[in-house]
Amino acid sequence: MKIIHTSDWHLGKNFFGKKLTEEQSIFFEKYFFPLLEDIKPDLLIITGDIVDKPNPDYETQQLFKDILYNLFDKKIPAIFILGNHDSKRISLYKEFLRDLNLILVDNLNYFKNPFVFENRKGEKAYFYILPYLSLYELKENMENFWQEEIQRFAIFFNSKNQLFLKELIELLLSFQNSLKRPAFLLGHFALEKGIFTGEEVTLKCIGREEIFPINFFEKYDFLLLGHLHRLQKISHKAYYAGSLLPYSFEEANYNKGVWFLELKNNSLVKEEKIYLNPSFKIKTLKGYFNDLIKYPKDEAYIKVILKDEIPVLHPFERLKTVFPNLLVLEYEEKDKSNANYDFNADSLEIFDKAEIDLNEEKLFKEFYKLIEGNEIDEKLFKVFQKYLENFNEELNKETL
Ligand SMILES: [Mn+2]
Repeated sequence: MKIIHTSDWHLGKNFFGKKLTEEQSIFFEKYFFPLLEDIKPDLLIITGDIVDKPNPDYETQQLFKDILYNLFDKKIPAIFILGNHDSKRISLYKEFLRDLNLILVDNLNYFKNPFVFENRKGEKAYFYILPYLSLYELKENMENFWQEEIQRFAIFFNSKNQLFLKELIELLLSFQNSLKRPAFLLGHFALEKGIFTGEEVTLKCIGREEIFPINFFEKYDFLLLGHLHRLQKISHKAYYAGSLLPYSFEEANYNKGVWFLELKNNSLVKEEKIYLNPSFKIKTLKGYFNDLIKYPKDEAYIKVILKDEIPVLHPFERLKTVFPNLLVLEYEEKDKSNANYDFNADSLEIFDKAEIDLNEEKLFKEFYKLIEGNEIDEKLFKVFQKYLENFNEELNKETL
């Protein structure tokens, strides 16, 4: 049985103001579907974050529809699960799609009774599916699907002031007594020892990133997971497919791809990372404006970090002539050690009450010195005085 595992597509992703729908569409056409034609998997698995926003726009939905149609047309069965970026808008037509062997999972139905997949040779595999759910949805699902255990829930819930995802998951896992094998767990969460890329923001559970120990999942044979954006394997059986494409400048140097697993007589005979070319290039360039402007034209999606200490006039517009896809421009962070950025009252000598004279001009001079480390020059100070004058004038008008 051949399985391709992919994840974190983030269809419709907006990359620093550049919407990637077209690049994603090209990627599927040029690299992803040709790979499927080549390998002819029995099953494709997508472990969450199908789209980037819970409320995807028309273009994104169209892209998703095209992908579903392609899978149907090529007769490739697929299981999609919801991630923290998805919502039930994506799984709205799941009842119809199921008849086309496209399984969209947004509840714990297939966690209670595994999804049984059988290929043409009659080989079977069992999928225990744990889509990403908010605490509230998880609790509701548990109450619906495990009514006999409701008594145990009541004791558990009543003893808690605050619910934690980790505890709920642990309880949920304890409901599964005997597994059918080979047992796959599909999920969208972070495991301990996993490498984060910084893009794994939780949208529905703000401020709380839950990380599970791998021993929670000991009883499963394979864990196919989403959420972490780096293609990686943790311990001997947890696979993260990572994001389909590089979605941050930091990811530029890491290979993107999918996992290819092959089973024979219920055991793994092959596991392979298959790298896929992204449909666009991303780069970070660091240097002085006068050097960068002489670079050969580059169509990559670019972030520039300017080393110039004196601000450059209209650097973005001018660099765009060399880098038409320039997306981000920032100045290199100055060494903060000579300026005191620690704004607590003790560190601000100017607020020493004995000396303080609440004169805006004096305060501004002190403030400038504190930030820049030197006295403000006369010309710049005159500009400030002019603004201050205008401000005071406006203020007088207001109070009249
Ligand atoms: Mn993601």
